[in-house]
Amino acid sequence: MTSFEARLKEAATATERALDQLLPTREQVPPRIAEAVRYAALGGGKRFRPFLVIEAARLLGGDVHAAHAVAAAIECVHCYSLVHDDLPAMDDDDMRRGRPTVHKAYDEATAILAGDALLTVAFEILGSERAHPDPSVRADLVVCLARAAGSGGMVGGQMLDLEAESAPGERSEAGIVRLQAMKTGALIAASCEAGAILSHAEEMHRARLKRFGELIGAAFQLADDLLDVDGSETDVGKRTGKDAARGKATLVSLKGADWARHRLQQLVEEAADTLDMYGEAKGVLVDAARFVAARKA
Ligand code: GRG
Repeated sequence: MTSFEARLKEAATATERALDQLLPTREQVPPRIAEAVRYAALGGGKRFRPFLVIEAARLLGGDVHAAHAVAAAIECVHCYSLVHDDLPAMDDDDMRRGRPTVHKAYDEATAILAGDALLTVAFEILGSERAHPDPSVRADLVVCLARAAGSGGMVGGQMLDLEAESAPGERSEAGIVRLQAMKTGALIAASCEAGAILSHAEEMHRARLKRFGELIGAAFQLADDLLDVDGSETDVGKRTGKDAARGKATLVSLKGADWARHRLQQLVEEAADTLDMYGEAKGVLVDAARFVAARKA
């Protein structure tokens, strides 16, 4: 196992534990919503965003243990986005993380509520002392995540994506890059930035980590588009080939798979360059950028 794989596994274990502690239980809230929230958030996923929070904090000398609650909060927002994205009104998917989507395992209304509950609990976590003892750091974390998740970030990107589906021919390269930066990149960039925020890092480091996140976010989405073309459904854990089936414009459909593979490598190199000033310590995050480009799931 490479040190990157070991750290990803470590982050996944820590996130699973933090989520289990932080998410409401059947005893605390109506049992069906507790179960659906836990079904959506526990026991699956790469936990890549939590890994980024933890490793960005480690790079900048922050308290890695304290990063776990922040990592869990960001994962809650990610899980909410997946639950809502899978709904019939959006991507209409039956499988996610290799098992039935929340609206299939429960029902649509429960899936909507589970997504709402996950989004809300994320901010409850960030506002609590579990996230950070310093209230001004907590406020910065809340604003950072809200901007990334809201209409100027993930929600806005999803809106553009839905609009693009009804007019696929009208998408330019710049339009797709913007859409993807908002839909996928913003939360990945916020994960890196959050690690810097909770480490009390100076603005320059915060901006640098955010930029690194934007670049690997772009790589992440490009790899996802390539997986939709090349990937096996068993590896990916969800339906593949759906972009083409829907005539959805992606950088792969617009510029071709070879162009996309080349661009992916460029993005990884640019991301690595962004962290040059940290010397050897940047290694795990650079490996993460390579993992994003090479991923099969
Ligand atoms: C519904 C507001 C709202 C937003 C949805 C992120 C998103 C926006 C939709 C997900 C659609 C999608 C498959 C995008 C491609 C990139 C992506 C986010 C893949 C899933 O993330 P992974 O691979 O998933 O990190 P795991 O399961 O490993 O956590």
